Amino acid sequence: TLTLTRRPKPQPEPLSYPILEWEDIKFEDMIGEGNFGQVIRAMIKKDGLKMNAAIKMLKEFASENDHRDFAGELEVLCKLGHHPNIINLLGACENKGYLYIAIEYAPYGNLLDFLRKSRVLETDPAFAKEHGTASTLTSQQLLQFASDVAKGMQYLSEKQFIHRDLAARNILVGENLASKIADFGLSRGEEVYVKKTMGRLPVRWMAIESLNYSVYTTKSDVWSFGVLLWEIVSLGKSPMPSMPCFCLLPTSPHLPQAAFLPTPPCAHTLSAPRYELMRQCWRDRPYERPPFAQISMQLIRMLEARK
Ligand code: ACK
Repeated sequence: TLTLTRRPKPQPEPLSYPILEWEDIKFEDMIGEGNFGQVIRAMIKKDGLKMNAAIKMLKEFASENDHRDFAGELEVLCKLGHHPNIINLLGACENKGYLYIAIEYAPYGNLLDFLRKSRVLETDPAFAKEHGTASTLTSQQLLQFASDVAKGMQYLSEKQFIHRDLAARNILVGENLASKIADFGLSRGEEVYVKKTMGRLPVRWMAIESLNYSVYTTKSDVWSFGVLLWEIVSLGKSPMPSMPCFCLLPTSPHLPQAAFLPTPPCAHTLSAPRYELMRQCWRDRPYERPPFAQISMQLIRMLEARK
């Protein structure tokens, strides 16, 4: 006789993360606060060494979705491992039912504010209009930010992770002004991800197929990278501020024009090859967009050409 046995459902493996003891965290000052989470600078003890860390935690009234995204962020950070252009996980701690994630501390904060703070006030608006806003950062440094992010994204894409929220606000500036990709709350370790529900969406950074069909791939991250490049060369301008979000939603007749951001008025920082690179990232057909390995190579070449 044939007996059918049901194969046991595979249980998800319990997440193993580097454990941090509650007693080894000394909370210092609040460095950031969002709707559902907060970030506190702390001194932690890890493997007998004292070091600065940023501790992320959820607020008391965070929703179930927020808790899921937060645990997902820890999972992604664990699986990613170490890369100099990705924010490094130091450990995590569970205390009284709350999860605390310790990541490396980035002393210069997020890239968007860093770019905006670097702007030099122009006394002559006509000059600024023609030549773009001046910055205390050199164009070499701006290129370096882009190149660092591309290297981090190349690593992420090789590990088949999709970030889904790549934007200057989610890049942290670490020691020696190294860019570090952060905020993995929306990331997924899948090659193609179809989002089923509408949540908070970074529409101005989203690829045309993500807006229309909720499809996310490494190529939609490439699109967002193009917008991030635009943010860098424009010293932290908002992409399409005059375009209300509803114009960017699926079926909007405005979408095709929205696909191209104007050349940022920064003649001193923007060269034709850089704008060309952005346009390649915004190609309608995802497979025509360059892979991160190629973007990274192009940026390294641009950097070397300046030396
Ligand atoms: O510009 P910021 O200080 O940099 O404001 C945001 C805020 O928390 C919300 O994300 C800051 N932040 C987040 N993670 C870190 C980190 N690892 N190091 C330093 N600042 C951080 C971020």
